[in-house]
Amino acid sequence: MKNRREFIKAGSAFAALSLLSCEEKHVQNAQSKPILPVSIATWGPNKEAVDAAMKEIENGKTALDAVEAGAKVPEADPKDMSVGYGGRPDRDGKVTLDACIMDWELNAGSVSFVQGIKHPISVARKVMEETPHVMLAGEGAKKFAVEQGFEVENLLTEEADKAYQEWLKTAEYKPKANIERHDTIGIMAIDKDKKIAGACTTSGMAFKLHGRVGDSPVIGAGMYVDDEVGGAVATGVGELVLKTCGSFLIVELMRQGLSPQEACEEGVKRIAAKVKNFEESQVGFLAINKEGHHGAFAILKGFNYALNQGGETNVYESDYLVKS
Ligand code: SD4
Repeated sequence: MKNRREFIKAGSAFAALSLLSCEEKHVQNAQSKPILPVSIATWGPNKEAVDAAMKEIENGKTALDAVEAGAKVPEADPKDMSVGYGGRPDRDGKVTLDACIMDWELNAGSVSFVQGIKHPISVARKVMEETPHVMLAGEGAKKFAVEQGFEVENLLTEEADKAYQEWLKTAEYKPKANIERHDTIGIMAIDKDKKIAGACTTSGMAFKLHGRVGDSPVIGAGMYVDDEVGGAVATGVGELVLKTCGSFLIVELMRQGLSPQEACEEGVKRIAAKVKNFEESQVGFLAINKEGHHGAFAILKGFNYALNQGGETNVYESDYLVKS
C-alpha cells in the first residue's frame, strides 16, 4: 500500500481519471436508469427490505412509510447481526441501537444508544412526528418508546451472545472490513408522488465501547435526503463518515451538479484525502437523485446494495477506491 501522501497524489490523478471514465464506472455498478418509483438499500441481504418498501409504495403509501417498512425487515431478523434484534453487543455485552429517519419536508427523527426496543426506526419516526426534537438518546429514548407503547424485549440472541463470548477471549476492538458482515441498512425511496425519504438503522460496530454512537443516527452523516436534490446513505466504520458529514456532503455535491455516482466517489475520496489509515476501514455510500438515477462507491471491495426500480429487484456490487 502506498504511503498517505503518495495515495493522495494518486487520488488527484484518480479524480481526473474518474471524469474521463465515468461511463465505464456506471457499468461496474448497475446501469443507472431514471426509473421511478425506486427503493434502494445498502447491502445485498437487504433485498427483502427494498421489496417491503416497494410494496408500501405500490399500495399507495408514502416514501416515508416505505423506508420505515424496509428498515423494519432487518431490525426484526435475528440472522442480521448488524441491526436490531440479533445485533452484536458492545464490549459490555449490551445490544445498543442507533436509527434515524427523514422525509421530503426536512422532518427528521433519530434515536441513539437505545436498548431493548426491537424497532428503533419506528421510535425515530415517533420522535419526528410526536416531539419538537430530532434526537433522543439512551434511557430517555427508551422511556419515550415505552410511553409510545413499544415493548421492552431482550434483543441479545444466543448466536450474538456466542459471538460475544468468543470475542471476550481476546477482547480486542479491531473492526475488519467486511469481516463482521456489515449489514447495517441505509434505505431510500421515491414514491409515486416523486417524494423522497430515507432511513438508517444499526446495532453499530460490534464490541464497541459502551455508549459509543456511530454515524447511523446522525442526520447528515449516516443518511440525508433533500427533496430538491435526492439522498444519500452510508455504511461501514461510522467514525469516518461522522468526520466528513458523508451523506450531507454527497447530497450537496449532487446539488452542485454531480451525478449520484460521481458524488459517492467524491465522498469516498474526501475520506481518503483526510483520514489517516483510511484504507484499513470500509465505508460504502449509496445515493439517488430525484430522477431515480443512483450511484454507489466504497473504500474497499465487498460493498453491495439492493435496488428495486419499478418493481424489479437486483443486487449489485459497488465499485471501490483501493484496488491494490
Ligand atoms: C456504525 N455505520 O455504527 C455503522 C456500522 C455499519 O455496516 O454501517 N455497519 O458505525
